[in-house]
Amino acid sequence: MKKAKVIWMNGEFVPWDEAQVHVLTHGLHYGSSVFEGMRCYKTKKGPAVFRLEDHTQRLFHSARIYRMDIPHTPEEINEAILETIRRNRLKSCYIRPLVYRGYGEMGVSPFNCPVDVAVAVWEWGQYLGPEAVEQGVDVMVSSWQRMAPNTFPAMAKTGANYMNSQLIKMEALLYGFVEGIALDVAGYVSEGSGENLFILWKGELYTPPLGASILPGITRDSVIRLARDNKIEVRQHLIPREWLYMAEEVFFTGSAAEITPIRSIDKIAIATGKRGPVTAQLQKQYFGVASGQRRDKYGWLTYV
Ligand code: PPE
Repeated sequence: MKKAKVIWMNGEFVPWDEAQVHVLTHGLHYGSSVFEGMRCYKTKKGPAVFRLEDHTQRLFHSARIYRMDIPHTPEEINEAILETIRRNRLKSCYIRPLVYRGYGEMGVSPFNCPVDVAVAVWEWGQYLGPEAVEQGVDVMVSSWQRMAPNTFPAMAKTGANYMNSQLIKMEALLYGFVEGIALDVAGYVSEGSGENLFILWKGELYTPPLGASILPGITRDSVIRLARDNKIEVRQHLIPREWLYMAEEVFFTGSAAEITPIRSIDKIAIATGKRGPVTAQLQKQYFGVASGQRRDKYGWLTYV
C-alpha cells in the first residue's frame, strides 16, 4: 500500500511505521472494533471530505451498539480527521477512523480493555479495478450469506462483520470474479462484501431495505437523494435473486467503490453488458459534487 506520513493515535500523531499495538489487543482476538471509511476528494478549493459528519455519526452509532464509549466527541474526531489529512499533505485520500478495544485483559468481556482510537489516511485508487467505474465489473452471487438478524448487527460497521465479507470476497476472487453479492438469511439480495447494491427496473431504482442485513451505506443514501432529485423513483424493497438477471442496470455503491456498474452476474450479462445511462448520470452527479465541480446543495463537502 501507499504509506502516508503520520497516523493519529489516541490524540497524538505518530510516524506511519510506528503506529503499532500490543499483540494481546482485544480487537485482534475477538473482532472488537468499529470503523469508518470515507474519501477526501481533490477540488479547486483544496481537499474536501465527502459526508464527514455522517460517517462520524455512523462510527458513534456502531460504537454505541457495542457499548464502547469513545473517549472523544464527534467534533474532536472530525477535527482529528481533518488535521491528519493536513499533516499528510494529501490532495485526495481514503480515510480510516478505527475504534477498538485495546490491550488490558484477555477474555471475551471487553469491559477491562481501553477503547482506543486511530485515524489513518492514504492514497487509494479505484476499489474494484482501474476500469471498473467506466466498464463495469463481473460478479457472482456468493455461496455465503449475510449474517442473520439478531446475530451480528449488520447496521454496525464492525471489524467482526468483515470476516463474513472476507469469505464472500475470497470466494469471488478465486473464482475469477471481482466481487460477490451476498443474499440475506431469507435468500433475498443483501449487498456486496463492501458495497450496497441498486437495480434499475422499468425506469425505477430498487435497493434492499435495512432489514435485509445491509450496512446503511452513506453512498447509498447519496444515490437515493440524487435519484429523487432527478425524479427517479427509488424503492427500498426486497430483491429476489432472479431479479438481478432481469434488471436493466445494476450497480454497487460505497465510499471506496463509489458508483460502480455491474456488467454481469454469474456470467449472465446485465442488459447489454455495458454501463447503463442511469448509472452514468448518477456517477456524473456524484463525482461532480464530490470534486467540487457541481454546486453542493446538499452540504456534503467539508473543506480540509
Ligand atoms: N456494505 C458494506 C458491507 C460495506 O463495507 C460498505 C462500505 C458499504 C456497504 C457502503 O457503505 P458506504 O461506504 O457508507 O457507502 N465499505 C467500505 C470498506 C471498504 C474496504 O475494503 O475497506 C468503504 O467503502 O469504505
